[in-house]
Amino acid sequence: MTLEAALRSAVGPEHVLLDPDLRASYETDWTGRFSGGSRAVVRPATSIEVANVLAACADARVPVVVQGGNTGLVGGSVPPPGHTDNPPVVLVTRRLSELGEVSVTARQVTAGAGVTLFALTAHARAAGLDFGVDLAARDSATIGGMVATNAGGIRVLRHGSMREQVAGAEAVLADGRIISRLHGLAKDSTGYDIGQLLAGSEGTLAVLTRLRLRLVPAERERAVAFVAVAGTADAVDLLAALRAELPGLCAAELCFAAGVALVARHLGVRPPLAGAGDAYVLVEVAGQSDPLDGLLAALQTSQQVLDATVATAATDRAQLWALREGHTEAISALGVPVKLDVSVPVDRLAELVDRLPDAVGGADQDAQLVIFGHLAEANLHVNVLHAGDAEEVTGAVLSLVATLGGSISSEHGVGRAKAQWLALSRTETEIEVMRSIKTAFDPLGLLNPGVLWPVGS
Ligand code: 2HG
Ligand code: ZN
Repeated sequence: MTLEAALRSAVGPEHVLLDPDLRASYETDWTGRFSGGSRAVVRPATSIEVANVLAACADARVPVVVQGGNTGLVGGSVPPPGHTDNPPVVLVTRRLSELGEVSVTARQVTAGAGVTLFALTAHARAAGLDFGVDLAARDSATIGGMVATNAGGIRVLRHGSMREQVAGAEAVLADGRIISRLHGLAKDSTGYDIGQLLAGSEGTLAVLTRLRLRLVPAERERAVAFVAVAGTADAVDLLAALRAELPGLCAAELCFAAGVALVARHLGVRPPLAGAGDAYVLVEVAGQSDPLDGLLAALQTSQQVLDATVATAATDRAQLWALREGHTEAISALGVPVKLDVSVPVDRLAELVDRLPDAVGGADQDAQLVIFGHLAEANLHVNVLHAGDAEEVTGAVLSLVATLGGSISSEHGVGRAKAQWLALSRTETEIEVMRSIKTAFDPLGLLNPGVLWPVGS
């Protein structure tokens, strides 16, 4: 039997896409920067179907690229460029979209890997609870991809990244065997935690099919402030002051005047507080009772605040959030950016922001730098437009980050984009251990080759 026939029998002929036009949208990433050809795109709907797809690919020695919502920013969910001798099968998880009943007592739910963040959140809220992670790509990003990349987002300071939400996982190994641990025991000390190991493994170890996820209490009242400050150092100090005053603080985001002006132009709105300061901090406070008075009092006593605007109604809050969340689209409307996603120890964040223009300008004079990010994690999204030499700019920025003791990927993952720079953030011994783990899970090296480290390195 050919591989194509085995795939058809695994998932049904209508879910094996062979026509180049039908495959195309699965072969290029959201940014348009990464693309590569595939042999077929398959869309299984159950764990058994995933198992049969992987067993067939393993028999044929054909690599497999795993894709969820294809919202990743590091090229990890599309085929590698130039792999034409043995192009991979793209395994799309979106039809694994089953949502189990919420357990209000355990505060957990089981979700298929292809459930979108939006659907999961709505499901949790309908049961009077909430999901702890939120991010701008919520409508398309899938839970499996978010766990596989250990996605972060805008509420990490309150609830942690995806890894912290995982209470159990089901996954299919490269040879088609299934491991399933979805009971969500609150305590379980029986050796290695495979679900946690798969979080952040970027599809290189196994294909996640279902997740047992923790839920958090729903908070009824919210207030958002958009605050102008002089610069990054003051933003960091403001956050420390607000944290001390506001136990309900659930988001603290950082943007800069140039980026906010860009987003406002893109959205066709007037930027608030224009000219008040070089940097802005967006803070959100949530609780069971109205958090507005506490937020206003904290802002009034904080020395770093130059000016602020506050919103409580959902539409007004959304307008302030749009200035922050709109960065990605506003940047992409100007070209295909080099996207870097770094973090440093928080006391080095101001230094990183100060030194970035020289690092980027030294590598490429014509490049345009746009930065923003998640303040509490000192996680900066460094976007570089019009970079002539993407690799040179990437090397310059990531080397600076390493000098400051930071991470070359804070929340987007390593993917293909950063694979050749992994050693800036992980030691040789760590990489050796990671490779041993990879071999134990996937001895033939078929899952997401070229992700985390370059093929053949
Ligand atoms: C965000 O925080 C996302 O909005 C995307 O992580 C970051 O576009 C980016 O660089
Ligand atoms: Zn982010």
